[in-house]
Amino acid sequence: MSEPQRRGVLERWAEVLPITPQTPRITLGEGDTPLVRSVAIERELGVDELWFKLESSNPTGSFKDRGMVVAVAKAMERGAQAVLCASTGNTSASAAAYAARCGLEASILVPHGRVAAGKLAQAVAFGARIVEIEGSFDHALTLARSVAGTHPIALVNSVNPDRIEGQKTASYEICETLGDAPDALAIPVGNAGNITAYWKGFVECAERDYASLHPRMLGFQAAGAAPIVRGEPVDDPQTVATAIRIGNPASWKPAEQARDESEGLIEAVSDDEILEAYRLLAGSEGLFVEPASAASVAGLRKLNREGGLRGGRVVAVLTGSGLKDPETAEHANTPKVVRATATFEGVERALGL
Ligand code: AN7
Repeated sequence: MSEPQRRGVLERWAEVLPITPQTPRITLGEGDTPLVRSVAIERELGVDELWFKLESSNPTGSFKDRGMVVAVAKAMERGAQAVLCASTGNTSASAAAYAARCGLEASILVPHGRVAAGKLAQAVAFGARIVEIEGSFDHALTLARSVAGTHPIALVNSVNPDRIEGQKTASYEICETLGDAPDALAIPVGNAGNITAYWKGFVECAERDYASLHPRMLGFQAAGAAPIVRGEPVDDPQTVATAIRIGNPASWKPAEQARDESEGLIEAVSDDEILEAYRLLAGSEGLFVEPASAASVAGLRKLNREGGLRGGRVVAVLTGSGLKDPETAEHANTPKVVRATATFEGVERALGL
């Protein structure tokens, strides 16, 4: 039997999305990402089940596509011809892709020198207009909001509720695949839109009887960019996980609500812990993710060490692909490379055979 065709988020989840017959059914094949069982880290953590939601399998390599397809479709429905976002990289790659697909102009505001190379390469390839600002992501978002408030250009950051609606579909998929909600969901937190979206999705799943329970939401920020954990904005956020280098998250309040209503937590993990999890995911699970995504697993390992991880069934969201950030891949790993003469014997010697 052949696989059912990927229908995309708008068509597959139409009944739970704010779309109308006039909403264009655009898609790049986003959503329906794999949920893969852990083979190694599950044992280390001692939980009953650990699953990874591979959001890197989305068309531009991150979870952003779920929300972007809805945001761009709704913008088109309202007559928009141009979209704008501020971004640490993945939002801009996604916005640029859907804009290219739909014949819209995309403009992106990025913090100069702080966006991983793969993400910038995507924005360039998709033909976006790139504005590099001397400042942080938080500055860029403030500027994007005011420009979109003054000019006829649709803002597609996660302050746009259509983004949250699209991203909540990941929770529906998890409940569908597992037959229920998990006991806990581990997720990296940057601008805090995604934890907000997942929680909305899980609440709706319980209301619709797709799930019998709510997961505890376990959010993790990078220690150098942990405003929610510290309880105050961070002026100059620092972390190797550039995707979540954010000092004043737009969805701060709803993220706290998700944490509190789910009886979960939002904690910080250090760059060393993030890179350890990054290497472990690749080396022992075969999952090459970007540093920000490894924060969810770093957080679970930290909770386990501190005795704060209850058992049960846990899902970790792996938000983006390792290919996005080749520089970190090079610096954080030690390659097993040997030189060999181009002969049979040379290769034998090199392999120690
Ligand atoms: C891989 O692209 O904010 O807490 O501008 O790219 O919803 O912000 C990216 C965020 C986690 C955090 N993992 O999600 C952007 C941007 C990856 C990310 C997050 C991001 P939010």
